[in-house]
Amino acid sequence: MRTQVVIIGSGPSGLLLGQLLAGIGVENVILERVDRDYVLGRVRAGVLEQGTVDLLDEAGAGARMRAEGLPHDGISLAFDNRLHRIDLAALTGGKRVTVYGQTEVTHDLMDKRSAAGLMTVYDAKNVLPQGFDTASPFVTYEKDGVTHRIDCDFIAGCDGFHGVSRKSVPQDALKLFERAYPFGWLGILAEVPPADHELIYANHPRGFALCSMRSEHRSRYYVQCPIDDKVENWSDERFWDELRLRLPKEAAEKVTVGPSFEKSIAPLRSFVAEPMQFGRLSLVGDAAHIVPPTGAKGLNLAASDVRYLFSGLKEFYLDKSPAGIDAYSGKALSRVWKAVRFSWWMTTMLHRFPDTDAFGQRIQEAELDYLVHSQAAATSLAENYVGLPY
Ligand code: FAS
Ligand code: PHB
Repeated sequence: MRTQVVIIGSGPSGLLLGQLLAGIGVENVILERVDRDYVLGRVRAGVLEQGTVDLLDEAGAGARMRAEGLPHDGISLAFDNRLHRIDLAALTGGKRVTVYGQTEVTHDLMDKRSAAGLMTVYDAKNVLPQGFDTASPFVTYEKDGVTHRIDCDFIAGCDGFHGVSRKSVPQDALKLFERAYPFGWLGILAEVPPADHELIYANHPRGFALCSMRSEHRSRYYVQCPIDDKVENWSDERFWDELRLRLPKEAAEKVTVGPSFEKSIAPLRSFVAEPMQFGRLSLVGDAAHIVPPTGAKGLNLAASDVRYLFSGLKEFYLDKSPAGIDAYSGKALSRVWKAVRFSWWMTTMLHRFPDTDAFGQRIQEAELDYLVHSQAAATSLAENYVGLPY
């Protein structure tokens, strides 16, 4: 079989790239290791930058997001028992974020893809990108015990942190940068109204907490937990008590408790693989980089990688120029590192680190104090949070 672009991974980056390529007549096939329901069962991001919203519109998959997504003009920082609102829109000339779950984004893109009759092979095992250091790359995979080969022009490795694409690159050709954080996030979903109409990021001596949402009747909450903690250690009751202890009184009083229907612990890490391109194989999204979710950047970085790669492929196929493809890695990494910095900064400022001494504690307090009393400092947070320009 032959196609123009093989996309490995049916997460948001693979699906978004596939939709954009189909929109300009570039044939593509997605190979996905698990089944559709498994992909949709993962609960992850919740905040979309404007650039991501615009890309979903361009891919023709933005209708439900426009109808059900919640536009937010601000966030609140909570510390010393007080809430401090950061007016994102006022500080960035009207830019905002949209709260709309990654699960819904993935669902909308999958529906769009199947409505267009585009090929996705689910349960594709032992996917292996090959020949990408030549002009005739191909990908092999197994399905129902039969080995298949797809010849193509390009391979997009959209297969996440644990995928095969980055691992298929000669390891001496990769430069890896990593920072593991000594804690995790315990997250829950509950069919209860959110505590506030906007997100609350809380710095508390007991640890970080985040109040988010998926809609006006579905809340998403997180509390920082030990790196080796287990979900079974957290009853709903313990979670709700701990969350309210970490919030200012005025916010804690507005938390509506109820049974959780999803509860999971995610480790936090910063990770970047350089470069993001090896001949005809390009790494996209979590396959190339991971950020702690504190800055709400993971999904949005995947979207900006897709935009850079899509415009390079568009130039290749429509203008017959390789320039955009050749520039992909450099362009993507420039924005990646700024988002990695912001996510590290937000994580460092808002979490309790086991090895923070008295000096470090005062620096964290000074950082927060400066943020809420300086327009320049707040503007810097705001322009990063709504998304730096592509
Ligand atoms: P994904 O990991 O989403 O998708 C990769 C796809 O490739 C998967 O479907 C996988 O099954 C498939 N795959 C893997 N190996 C394969 C192989 N060998 N062959 C074929 N297919 C293969 N980001 C935020 O902005 N905010 C958050 O709150 C947030 N929370 C997160 C919580 C968790 C537990 C995790 C893991 C991530 C979180 N993220 C968050 C980041 C997350 O949203 C990612 O940035 C986003 O999913 C990236 O999308 P993709 O690059 O498409 O990778
Ligand atoms: C979420 O709603 O899941 C969410 C929102 C903002 C973040 C991280 C996660 O920074």
